[in-house]
Amino acid sequence: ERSTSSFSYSSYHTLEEIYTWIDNFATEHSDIASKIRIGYSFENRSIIVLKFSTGGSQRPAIWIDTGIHAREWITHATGIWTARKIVNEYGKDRIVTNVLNAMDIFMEIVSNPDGFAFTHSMNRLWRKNKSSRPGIFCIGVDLNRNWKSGFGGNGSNNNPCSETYHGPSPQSEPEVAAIVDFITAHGNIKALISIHSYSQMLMYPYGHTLEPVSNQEELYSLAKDAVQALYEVHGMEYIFGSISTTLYVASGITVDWAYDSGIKYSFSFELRDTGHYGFLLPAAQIVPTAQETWLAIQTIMEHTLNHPY
Ligand code: PAY
Ligand code: ZN
Repeated sequence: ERSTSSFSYSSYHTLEEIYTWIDNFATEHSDIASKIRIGYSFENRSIIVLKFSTGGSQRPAIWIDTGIHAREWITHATGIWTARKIVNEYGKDRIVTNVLNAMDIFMEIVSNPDGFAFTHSMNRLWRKNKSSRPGIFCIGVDLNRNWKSGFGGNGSNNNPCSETYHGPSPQSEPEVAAIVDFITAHGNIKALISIHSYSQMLMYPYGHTLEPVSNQEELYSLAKDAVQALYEVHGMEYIFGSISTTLYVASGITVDWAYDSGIKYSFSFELRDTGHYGFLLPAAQIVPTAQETWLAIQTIMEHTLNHPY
């Protein structure tokens, strides 16, 4: 396929289809969108980020990742829909226009390409990446336990066969190291949104401890507003709060690292549903899920724009 016009935003897609879509999308919207390769996966696949920018250099920016966990297919689909929404709304929607006139947006849609390919070829419910090490029988590290903040703590596992195996050391996994290196080198990321499924939650740090973060009141009220905006679209109820008090204690996770690295607006979503379909959310729910999530993302983006630091 050489254009995005025949791409179905209401279907799930393979890695190859998504990578072709990214190429076409960046070509068709080259005035505002571009493609950056930030690294290679364990199995040597390209790790790709879409950059949305209307100019400037190293503008303050918002980072969005989807698909850290391979089986969470609704998150990749939501990311793709959101990318298209951003380009369609620039110059029309007040929030998107104001945000993109002052800030850049980075989106990593397939944050775990090896695992994602494996969910299509072999095991639909694969979560981890596909790394292997000599003398270790089990495959894969949980990419949401491999970050430096709280590494190896409660809610992560030392056993390579566990679904929450944290890996041998912080950032041992190339998929995590690529993001850490990119965000650190950029140096001006002001908000980070890491999208997972499922459970219908909007959460902020910390995961590794019950201690509140220093701006927890601000994050609480922002999450509350975002969840309210989401609810108004299709009446879906999301709960919100810190990860450790809302879902469970989890250590070495993306948003804890982001927060401790100075990104004070760090959030993670758990998209639809609450467990009826779980990771196997029907494709008919892709567009409604993306639509409602968009309102919450806009709320976070606007707050970030209006609260420079
Ligand atoms: O969003 O970072 C977060 C919270 C921690 C997630 C994790 O355990 O890595 C929560 C789970 C996830 O999205 O991976 C929740 C899902 C339902 C699961 O696999 O247990
Ligand atoms: Zn997840």
